[in-house]
Formats: sequence, structure tokens, C-alpha cells
Amino acid sequence: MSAIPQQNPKRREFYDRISRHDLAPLWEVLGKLAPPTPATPCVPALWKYRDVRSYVMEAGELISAAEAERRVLVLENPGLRGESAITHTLYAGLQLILPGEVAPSHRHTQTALRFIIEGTGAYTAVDGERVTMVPGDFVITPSWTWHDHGNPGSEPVVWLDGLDVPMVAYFDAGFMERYPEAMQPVMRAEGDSRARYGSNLLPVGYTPQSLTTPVFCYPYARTREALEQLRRGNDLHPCHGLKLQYSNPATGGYPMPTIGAFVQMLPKGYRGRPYRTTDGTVYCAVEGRGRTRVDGKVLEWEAQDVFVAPSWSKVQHEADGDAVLFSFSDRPAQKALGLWREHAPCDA
Ligand code: 1HN
Repeated sequence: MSAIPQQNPKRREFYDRISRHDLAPLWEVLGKLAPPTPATPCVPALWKYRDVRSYVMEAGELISAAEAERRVLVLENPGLRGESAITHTLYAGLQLILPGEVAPSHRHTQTALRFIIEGTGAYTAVDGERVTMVPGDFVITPSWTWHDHGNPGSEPVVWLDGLDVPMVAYFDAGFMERYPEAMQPVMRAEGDSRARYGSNLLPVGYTPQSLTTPVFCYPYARTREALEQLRRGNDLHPCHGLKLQYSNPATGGYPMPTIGAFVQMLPKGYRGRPYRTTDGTVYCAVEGRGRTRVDGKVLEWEAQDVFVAPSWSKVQHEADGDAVLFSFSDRPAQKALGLWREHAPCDA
């Protein structure tokens, strides 16, 4: 890439003159528009749950879920403050629902995932079916599905929300609608979608209607069992440890068209090799403790912490005891558009 051409009075005068016609010279910005490697203002960042939990709880005294509609503290990337974004394409937040509360029903074109961090007894309802969530469960709310949350239990419940909000905003394709009542009617028994689609079975003759999974809860108990079984094989990737991606059982693809989700076990003492990928990734530690070097910055994490690795940053994981990391990114969107790349020097 050649350097930006020199400015001179004649050129500057020309730029000023054409600017009045809403024209600008490409050669002044070409290097920035098409950099040799991804250039993002998004930076590596870590939110220690131990530090932020008290603010989440304080928000619970400040405003009700009903008034807030969603009582969430947004995790803003320090390089993207004010943009409600943890990466350029993804939004993340910590949502609190207190015993007895209901977060009212609505739907929007943005797709959401929940990853439960603390507490049991809350449910989310998606298109007429409730699912009660426990820590480590991964739950999705597909685009344009009615959803409300409730907590009939006795403990505060906190989860990590992940949405494609900035991506949808970029496409100017955001629509939202409120349900006339706080709670949508329950149309199916709890466990219905799991029985139909999440049991290595599908309704006979079933044809997927979209790229979104018909299973909307991936219980941690099953995920953990899979990781436990596989670790006995001791077949570790040099960069990822033992890493699996959540799948849409009807297509084999990602659970959502815009967001992919992953889980990985890093056994005690694991020291990963560096890895880069174009999908900036949000991680939530589920078990254990360790550290992740992101472009040389050391993020020391333990269970319940959230951290983010920007696009094309050099990521290297280490675990002290056995550790489990959940993560999500815009990988399916990048793959659909033919943009996704990875580089694992250890594979070469
Ligand atoms: C939303 O609907 C939820 O349903 C959470 O829990 C966070 C952030 C932006 C737009 C919609 C929810 C959201 C959101």
C-alpha cells in the first residue's frame, strides 16, 4: 500500500472546491479504507464479575424490570464508548431480573442470546414456550420472536445478553414491537421444543424454515457432559484446547444466522498457542481461572468474568485449574459473506 499522496496548495484548493459538491478524493483515504490487516478501534477488555456485580445489584434498587423494560448494564468496549457495542458488530450486557419481576414481552429484528451467570428460577418465554434457566445454560431468542422474562423464584438472576444490535443498525434493519400485555400466553409445555428438536430427533418431514435453530435452550448439564466425555480422549487443539461449537440440530449450521457460539475446556495447566480470527469474540468464563493474552494484554479471568478479543487480535489462553469458556462472535455472518479468516501459526 503506497503512502497518502502529499498535499499541496493546488490540491487542497481542489479538495475544498469539490467538497461543496459533496465530493472527496479517494486517494487521501484509500489506505484507511483498505488496510493491510483489519484495523479496529475495538480493544481487548475484561469485566471482572466480582467488580461489577454490585453495580448490577444496585441497578435493581434504582429501577424495576418493568420500568426499564430490560434492566441491563451494557458492556461497552472502551474503544467504542457510547455506541452500545462490545465489538463493532455485537452488543453485550449484564441483565438482572429480581424475584417476582417480569421483563415485558416484545419482539425485534435483532437476534439475542443469553448465557446464565448467576441464580436459578428465572425463565425466558419465546414464542409461547417458557424455559427455566440455570447457570451455564445458553438460550437464544431468534429474530422477530415474542419474548419476555420472569423470575418466579427467590434469588436474583443475572445473565449475559449477546445481540447483533450494531450489525442490524449498520444495515438500518432494526424494527421493534411491544406485545399488548406484559406476558405472552403460554402455548406449549416447558420442554416441548427440546423434545421435538433437541433429542437427536426431528418431527417427521420437518423442513427448516430459517437459519435459526428450533431448539432455543442448550442446557449446560449436557454441554458439560460432552466436554467431560471428550477430555478423556486428551485430544487437545494447540490453540483452543477442547472446543466445540453450538449447532442448529436441523441444519448442522450455527444456531443463529448472525451469531455463532462456542464452548471450550482448557484442562489444568493448559498453555495455548496464539491464534487470530477475523471474528471479534466475547468470552464468558464458566468454570475455573486462567488468563488470556490478547495482543500482549493479559486478561486474568475467573468464573463469571466477561472479556472480549477484537478482530485479528492475537489470542492465547492459559488455565490454572480445569477451566471452561463460553464465547460468541459474528462468525456465521462473516462466513455467509465470504469474509471469515483465521490464522493459527501452530497449524502451519
Ligand atoms: C432486548 O430485547 C433484551 O429481550 C436485552 O432481554 C437487551 C438490547 C438491545 C435491544 C433489545 C431482552 C437488548 C434488547
